Amino acid sequence: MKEICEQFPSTKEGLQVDKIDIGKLTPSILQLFNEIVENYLKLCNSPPESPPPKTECSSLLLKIESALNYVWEQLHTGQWKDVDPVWRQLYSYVSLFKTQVYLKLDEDTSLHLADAIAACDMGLIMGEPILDGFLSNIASKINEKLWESSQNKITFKENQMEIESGIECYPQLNTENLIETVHAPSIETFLLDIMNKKPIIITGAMDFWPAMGEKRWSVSYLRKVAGYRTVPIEIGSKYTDDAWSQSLTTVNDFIDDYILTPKKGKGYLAQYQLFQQIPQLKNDIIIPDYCYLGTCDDINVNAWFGPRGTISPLHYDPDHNFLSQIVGSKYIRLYDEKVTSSLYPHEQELLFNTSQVDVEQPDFEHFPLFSSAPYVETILESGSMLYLPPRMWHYVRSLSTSFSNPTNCFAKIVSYVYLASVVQNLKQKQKTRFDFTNIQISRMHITNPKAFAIDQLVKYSVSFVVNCVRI
Ligand SMILES: O=C(O)CCC(=O)C(=O)O
Repeated sequence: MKEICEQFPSTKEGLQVDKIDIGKLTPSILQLFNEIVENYLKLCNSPPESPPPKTECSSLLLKIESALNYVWEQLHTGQWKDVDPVWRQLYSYVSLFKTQVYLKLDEDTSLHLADAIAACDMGLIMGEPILDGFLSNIASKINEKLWESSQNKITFKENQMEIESGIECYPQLNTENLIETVHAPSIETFLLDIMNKKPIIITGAMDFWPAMGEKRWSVSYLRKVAGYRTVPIEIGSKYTDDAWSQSLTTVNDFIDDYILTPKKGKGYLAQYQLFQQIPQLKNDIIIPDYCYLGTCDDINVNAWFGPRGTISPLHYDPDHNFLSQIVGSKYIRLYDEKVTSSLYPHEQELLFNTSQVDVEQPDFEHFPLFSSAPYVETILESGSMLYLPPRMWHYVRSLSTSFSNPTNCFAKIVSYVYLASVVQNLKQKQKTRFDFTNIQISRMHITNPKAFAIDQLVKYSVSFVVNCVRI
């Protein structure tokens, strides 16, 4: 572990703690933080021949826990978006110190590696990026170590997978209601004929993604890249159910408990900015060029990973939305904004964009107009993406993949990885889910996106078509 420990900043300057706006901190937490920094630096700089006694590490860990508890309270007071970033910054720093203490404790054994990576991930999930992605680099290195050591043991249950019983209910699609499909439309076609006008399934625009090819997102690949990483998951069939809740778990446990042998009910790694936390996975996907047509600088990329049978109730988002299906398939039904009154949106403020109707088992007595609301539908298969204009109502249920090619390692395990990228800003729905900060993916260098005129887009469309052909 030595080589990982040595990468930690070991001076005050290296830590860049002077960038923290300490004026916003209370005197008690500031004093505790300063003490922790001093102890941490001592720990980093202790000579290898006389490592700090374990008692010193333990007392530092106690201080760290108190600081984390204090900051946790601040993070959970009021709405997430209103929390001052200084608390999130502090949470990341203290998590960094905690990670280092566990790694130091681990120098001769590997008993604390799991604690170290968990500390790192908590810093990433609850905190703010610090020191140029330091925590995510360290977490990925620890994951690699843990994965390598697991290769000698049979720790996972791939060989004990349950063969799925029963066939997930495939809906009977009405051929008159199908969503139109188009093969790799040019940017120009997309801009002039599709964008803001209609939903469409786009094929041929993901074939070259590493996640669809040489880095195929199988269970073993996800275990290798992210198995020991802690992530937030949703528990329960749908976010409108009373019993729905959220929890933190490692990717390995999520795969074992909710994907391979779902013994704990439905679990969904849903609408989560996984790529900010685990940038290696981001390299496996390519943001669709169509996303760059908006005038907004931010592109949110969320991951959705779960077993069959997860349901996202009928709802709409304010943004353009590309749902890109990487593995598996989903049933999707869409309703136009014009028929909103027939969809009976919830009256509570937080769920104003979610329908009260259970789309596949509607209660017509309570929701009579729903029966005549026109809709379009599809089964979105792996390799296709669905474009949704803003405010288009959508209902999504994941389907069995048991018919898959048996050479596909997802053939029996009935799971899917699904990724949506959204042009523009935060989805309203996030208020009801883990409300993390936006991911910012670097975009094409358009110096002034607002001045991005149609004729430039048309030129760009030509180069996009050439790209497609080349690929
Ligand atoms: O795939 C899902 O379960 C939901 C997707 C969705 O609702 C969205 O991207 O807005």
